[in-house]
Amino acid sequence: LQMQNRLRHALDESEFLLHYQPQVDLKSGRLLGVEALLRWQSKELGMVAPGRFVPVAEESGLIMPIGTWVLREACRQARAWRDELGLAIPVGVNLSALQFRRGSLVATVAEVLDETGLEPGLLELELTETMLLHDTEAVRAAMDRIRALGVQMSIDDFGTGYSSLSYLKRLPVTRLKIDQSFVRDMIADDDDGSIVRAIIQMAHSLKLTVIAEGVETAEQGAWLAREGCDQAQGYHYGRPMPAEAVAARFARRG
Ligand code: G
Ligand code: G
Ligand code: MN
Ligand code: NA
Repeated sequence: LQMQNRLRHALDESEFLLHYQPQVDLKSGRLLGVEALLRWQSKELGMVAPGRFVPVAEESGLIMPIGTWVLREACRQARAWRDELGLAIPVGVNLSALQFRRGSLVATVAEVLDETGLEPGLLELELTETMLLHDTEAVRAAMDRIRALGVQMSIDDFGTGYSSLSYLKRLPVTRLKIDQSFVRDMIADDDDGSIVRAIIQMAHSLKLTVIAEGVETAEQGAWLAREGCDQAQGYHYGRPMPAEAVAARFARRG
């Protein structure tokens, strides 16, 4: 409850910030884009990890205004990179189930794009399999409208839910993100290795791009490249970092 009270003031007090984690092409090593990750620098509690406060924000409904702030800030930043550096850097934004279930998401996304002037193709919304399980028709309709705006959509933490091939085929998603729990042990553990290979094949058979999360070593990167995985994200390529550090990395890329 104490955390909930403090979260309630965090927006007004400007205590949130976004860090951005780079994503790379596995074949060329080239930087491709970033995922926005929320950080809470609380005056009273210090730096609070999202694993601790996002669940509280979800239970209290505060994730609605916080989620809209994240969306606006990520779009504003991507637009600023575009204007200041002349670089088109696609940015992924995590959504909570509540944001997706409330009817207003499509309108909010459209409004934020309009307000920030970001080209829609540079925004990607990250959904999870569990968010897509319920209320299939309404979910599909919302996703179709988001795609119609020109916004990209990916499925985050892929492999931890129950998506079937036929179900995925009907959803207008553009990318699968392999959950880091499989990537962690995929070289040592045959089962995890098989799961990662199966997800890569599944993605490609549906003509989707596939990105592995939580890649921490060069060996893992090489293994994934060998298995035909398209892209990677993880500490090996870069930790979540402030916007200025992203700009410097992309400026060096050219
Ligand atoms: O940033 P990691 O470093 O600790 O993030 C932990 C968890 O918090 C991840 O599951 C991530 O998806 C989630 N998360 C990070 N940023 C956001 C956000 O802006 N919105 C939501 N809903 N979840 C987020
Ligand atoms: O649920 P989601 O995939 O959005 O969460 C991303 C989370 O994974 C963030 O908390 C981010 O800080 C964390 N993360 C990113 N790269 C790595 C990595 O290489 N290793 C580990 N252990 N965590 C990572
Ligand atoms: Mn994510
Ligand atoms: Na993930």
